[in-house]
Amino acid sequence: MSEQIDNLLHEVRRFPPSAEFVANAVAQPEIYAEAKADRLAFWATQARELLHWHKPFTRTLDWSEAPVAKWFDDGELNVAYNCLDRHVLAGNGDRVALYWEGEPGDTATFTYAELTAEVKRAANVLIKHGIESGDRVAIYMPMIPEAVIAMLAIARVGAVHSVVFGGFSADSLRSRIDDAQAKIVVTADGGWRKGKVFPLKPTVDAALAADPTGTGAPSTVEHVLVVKRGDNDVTWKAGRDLWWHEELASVDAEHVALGFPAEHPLFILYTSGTTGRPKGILHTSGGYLTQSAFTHKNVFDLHPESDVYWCTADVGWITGHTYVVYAPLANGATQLLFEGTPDSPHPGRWWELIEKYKVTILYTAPTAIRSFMKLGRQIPEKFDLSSIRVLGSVGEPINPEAWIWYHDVIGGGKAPILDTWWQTETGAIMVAALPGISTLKPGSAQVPIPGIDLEIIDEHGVIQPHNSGGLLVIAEPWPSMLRGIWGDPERFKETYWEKFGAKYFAGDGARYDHDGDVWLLGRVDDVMNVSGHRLSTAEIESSLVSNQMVAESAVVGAADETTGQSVVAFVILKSSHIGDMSEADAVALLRKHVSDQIGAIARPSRIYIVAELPKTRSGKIMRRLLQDVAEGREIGDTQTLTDTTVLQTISAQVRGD
Ligand code: 6R9
Repeated sequence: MSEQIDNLLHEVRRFPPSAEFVANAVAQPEIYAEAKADRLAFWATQARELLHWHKPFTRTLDWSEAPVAKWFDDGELNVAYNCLDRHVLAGNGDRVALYWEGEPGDTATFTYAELTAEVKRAANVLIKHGIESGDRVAIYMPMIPEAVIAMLAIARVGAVHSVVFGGFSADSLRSRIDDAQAKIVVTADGGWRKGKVFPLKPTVDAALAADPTGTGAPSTVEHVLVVKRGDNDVTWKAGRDLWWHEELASVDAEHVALGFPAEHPLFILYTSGTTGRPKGILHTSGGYLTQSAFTHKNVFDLHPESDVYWCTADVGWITGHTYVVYAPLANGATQLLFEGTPDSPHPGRWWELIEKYKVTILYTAPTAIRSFMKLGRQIPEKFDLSSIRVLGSVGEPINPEAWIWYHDVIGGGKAPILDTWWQTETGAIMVAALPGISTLKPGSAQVPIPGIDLEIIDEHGVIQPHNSGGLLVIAEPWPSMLRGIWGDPERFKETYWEKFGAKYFAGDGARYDHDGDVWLLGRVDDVMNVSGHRLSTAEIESSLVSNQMVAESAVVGAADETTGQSVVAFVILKSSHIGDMSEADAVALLRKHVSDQIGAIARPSRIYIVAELPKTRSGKIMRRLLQDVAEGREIGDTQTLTDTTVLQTISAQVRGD
C-alpha cells in the first residue's frame, strides 16, 4: 500500500535553477549551514540586518514561559517606521511602494514618501480620537490603499489591528469586534466587485446595532471612520461616524514614530473558524517582522530596486497581512495592489495587469491556478507575461499538474515556483525551497526555511524516516510564531501544545519522500481511514486532477459500515471534456484511474460530477460540508462560504433529486 501511495509522491520531473538565476540570487547556499550552526545567532543577525531598532536588543529568545515565546524582547522598534520612514530617510522616498488598480480601472500610485505622509496623518487621526498603545481597532475594508494605510497607522501608534475580511457578515464582524473590544472601526462606504459596488458601511451599522447578548449593552466601538470609495448612499450616525478624508485633512502632517517593545502586540487575526468559535490569533512585533521580511526577501528572491511584486491575497487573510503589508514594505519593495476579482470584466484581467505593471514576482493560490487551467491557456497566452521571473503558491498543496501549468503557461517555462507552507499561526513562511539554491520538485513544498526546526512524527512522537509519513510539528520556537489566542490562554495550550508537549502541532499531515523532501498531505482531519489504511484527501485529489478530463476535485471520507470510511469524490470536468462520454462512463473511467495510480484501496466508492465546489471566501474547499452531504447528514455551519447555492445543488445531486 505505502508503495502505491509513493507513486504519486514519486514525481520525477526536476527543475534546477538556471545559471542566470544562480548568478543573481539573493540567498546563497551557505545560508543553510549558517542557520544550522547556530539557529538563534542566525535569527539575531537577520533581525539586526533586516530591521531598524529604536533600541537594540541583547536577548534573542526567552522560552522560559513556554509555550509563549519572547523574541528580541529587550529591544524596541516601530513596525510602521520600519515599513516607511526608514526607506525615505535612506533616500528611497521616490520609489513606488504601491501601484493600486481599482476594479473599474481607476488607479493610484504611492511612493514611499507619499505613503509615509498618509500614515502619519492617519496616526494623528487615531490619536485625536483617543487611541492609545494597546487599544484595538477593527478594519473592515475593500482592497484599497487606505486599508494598508490604516493598518500601518494603527501599528505606528502601538495599537492592535483586527482586520475582518470585507466579505464576512454583520454577525461575524460583531463577534470579532466584541471579542477584541475594539474602540474604532475603519471601513469604507463600499467597494467594487464584479462590476458593482458592494456596500460595507451598512454591514458595520448592522453589526453595531445588533444586540448579541440580549442585554441591550452597546458595543465597545466609539467611532467609525469611513473611507469614501463606492459613493453609495450611507446613513450617518452623528458623533460616531467620521469621514476619513475630512479627518485626515484636520490633523497635523507630522508624527514621530516611537519605539515599542519587540513583544508589543501588533495584530489579532481570527482564523476562518472551520471548526467551532473563531480563534483570535495574536502576533507581536519584532519576531514577526523579522521572519516576514527574511522569508519575503529570500523565498521570492526580492531585488527591491527592480522587482514589481504582486501578492493576490486580500488583506483580510494572513497572507495579505504578511505578504501584502508588512514584509514587502519592510523590504522596500514596489508592489501592485488590486481591488478586483480575476475574471471581471474579462477572464484575462490578472494577465492584463501583469503586462501593464510588468510584474516580476507573482504570489497566489492553487485554487486560482486551477480555475485558470479550467478556462484554458489561450487566455493568458494573449498577454505578455515575459516580465515574470518568480512564482509563489500558498494555501493548499499544489498538485503537480497545476504546478507544471503554472510553470509553463504563466512562468514561460523558466520562472521557479516556490510552494510555501505556513499558517495564520506561524505568521510567515515555514516550508519552501529557495530559488537559486534548490532543485524544484513539482508538488512538494520541499524543505523548512533556514532557522526552522521541522519534524514529521508519528502519534507517539517518534521522528519518521525518509519515505514515510505522519504529523507535522515544529520542534523549536520561531520568531513569527503566534503568541497566543486572544483572551484564551488555555485554548492556545490545548489546541497546539497538548499533543506533543514542547513541539507545536500544526494539524497537518506530511510525508518525507525518498530524498527527505516534505510533502504536505492536508489537514489531519482530512485524512481518511479506509479498512485500516491511511489515505490522504490531497493525494486522491491530485490523482483525479492528473486525469486530463478533470479540472478540480474534492475528496472526503464518508462513514462506512464495513470499511470505517469510504472515499467519496466530487469532480469538476474541464469544459472541453464535458460531453466526451456519458457521466456513468466518466465516473467509471475516473475510478479506474485512481485505482491504477494509487491502488484499489484509494478507488472512490462514489464520484459525483459537479459544476462547482463549495469554497470559503479565502478559496479553500470546504470538505467538512461535502462530508456532511456525502454522509446524508444535516449540513453544518455554512457561514464562511462564498455561495451556499453550490452546496444545495450538490446535495440534491447526491440525494438523487
Ligand atoms: C497561509 C495560509 C493554513 C493551512 C495549513 C495547511 C494549508 C497552506 C499550504 C498548505 C499545503 C501549502 N496550507 N499552505 N497546504 N501546501 N503550501 O494559508 O494560512 O489560512 O491559516 O491556512 O492551509 O493545511 O494548515 P491559513
